[in-house]
Amino acid sequence: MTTSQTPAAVDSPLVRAARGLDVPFTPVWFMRQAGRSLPEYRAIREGTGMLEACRRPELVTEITLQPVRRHGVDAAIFFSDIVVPLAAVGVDLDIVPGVGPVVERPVRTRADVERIRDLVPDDVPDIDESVRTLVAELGPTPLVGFAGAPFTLASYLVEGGPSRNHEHTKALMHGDPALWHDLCARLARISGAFLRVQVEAGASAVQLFDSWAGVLSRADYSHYVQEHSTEALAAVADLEVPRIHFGVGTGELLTLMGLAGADVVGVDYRVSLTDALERTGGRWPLQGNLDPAMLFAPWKALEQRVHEIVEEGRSAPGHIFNLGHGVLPETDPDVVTRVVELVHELSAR
Ligand code: 1CP
Repeated sequence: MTTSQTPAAVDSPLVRAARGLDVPFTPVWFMRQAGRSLPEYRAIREGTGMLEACRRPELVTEITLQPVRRHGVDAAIFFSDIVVPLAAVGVDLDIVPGVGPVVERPVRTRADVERIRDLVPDDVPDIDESVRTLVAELGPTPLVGFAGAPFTLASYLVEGGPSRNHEHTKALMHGDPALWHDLCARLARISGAFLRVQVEAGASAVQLFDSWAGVLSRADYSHYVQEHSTEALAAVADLEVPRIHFGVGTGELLTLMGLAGADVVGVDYRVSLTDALERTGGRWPLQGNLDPAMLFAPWKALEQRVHEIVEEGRSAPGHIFNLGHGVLPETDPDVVTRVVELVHELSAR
């Protein structure tokens, strides 16, 4: 299978760091770098719903490029959402401003699960188009494609929306393991297919977001979740792009998440990179892990923290600087730009 990545993006610092190769400086990008922290994003999004915006190539392209132009980050993250492929296969959901994804009819029964069909490329021709346009515009800057991991997607479907305790999800997982596995197997195929569309159109790396996996014990993760994330990541194994696997509060799961088939393990800010390296035995390049709230701290404190993270990252087989979770909406974008400059300056080899 041929893909459409540009040679310069394939040899970019981000891709090299993800493969554990030497780099001229530590590459840096930020989860949610495109979004409400940018006035140009708020302006272009005005009057367009989130799901609709994700399906309009001219908006997706412009919004994805905004933070690259403004901050000089070393990767673009495709502007979309983890629930876009679910909507594309007919799940009745919306992304409600200030709330997040909301599912009209929560998925709880066998009949509900059986309605969830596979995603085929023809469901998302606009995603292919957006990625191709972006890759051409980005030149040497790699595009990171992404998808939601089965557990995090299942949580939205089963709970019906964002959840603090994930109680219905855990009740299904433990109450009807066969149905749970069927649901997650379907979600893994959808996420895998969504990743594949992006990589075949030219994305140079992918990230699987298992944002809420940190609510699981290691035992539950390995019995009920890991195999499905493995399946989603395996869907692009033959396309030879690095695969980043990230979750929030997943300090106890880092090794299992690496073993699921990741090339890079994402670390949130609760565990230092040094501890993450020890926990994972130094087997994987790491991505992370500045606390997004630190972007509100006085520059001196923030500078010190960035310095520490860059230093800790030097001991890893590879390091991609990022936040421990997404940029918060109230963040001053100028601070984000200064952090990019600082990471480059501190890490220049
Ligand atoms: O109108 C708006 O601006 C809506 C806010 C918004 C944005 C900007 C949502 C709703 N999604 C997005 C874009 C988005 N979502 C991106 C691309 C932008 C970028 O990273 O620069 C990505 C990668 C996502 C992925 C996503 N969506 C995740 C995984 C990442 C994470 O933050 O953990 C999750 C959990 C979602 C669900 C979701 N979508 C939107 C919100 C507010 C949420 C979270 C809701 C909750 O707290 O449960």
